Amino acid sequence: MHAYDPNNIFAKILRGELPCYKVYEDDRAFAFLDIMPRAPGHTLVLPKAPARNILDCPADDLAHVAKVTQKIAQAAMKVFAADGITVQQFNEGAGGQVVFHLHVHIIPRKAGVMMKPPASEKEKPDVLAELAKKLAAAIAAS
Ligand code: DGP
Repeated sequence: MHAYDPNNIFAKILRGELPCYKVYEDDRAFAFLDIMPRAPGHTLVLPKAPARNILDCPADDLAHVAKVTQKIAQAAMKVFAADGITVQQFNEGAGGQVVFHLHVHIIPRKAGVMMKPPASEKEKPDVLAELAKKLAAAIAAS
């Protein structure tokens, strides 16, 4: 396995060098919308500490990411009137990983509606901004 690359795109977002549509932050985790959502509200949760994926992430950071994943999934069910949530997480290229800072996908689902293919279409900035605002408010109120 390769070493962690501090210049990966999510590391730049975590350092504030690139913008994102933030929905949640605490001392150990950060969450923002996927700009190529597989469904509206598709969110990514990351540990703040450098980790390529679950294979090198300290267990406590991984456990915290799981707690935040649950919190966001619960809020997303309400705010997007979802019928379910798909949680995905990929490790290394062979496992489907494209960006090499550990992240968990939270994808709100409507019954009978297929997800778009991975990274197929960039969502409009105003749509992402509105969804992020709604989700962030629901998480803060939870
Ligand atoms: P994966 O590493 O396979 O779990 O997929 C990476 C995801 O990250 C994919 O759904 C698209 C998304 N993505 C790629 N570049 C950016 C970006 O610059 N900003 C955001 N918010 N998402 C990105």
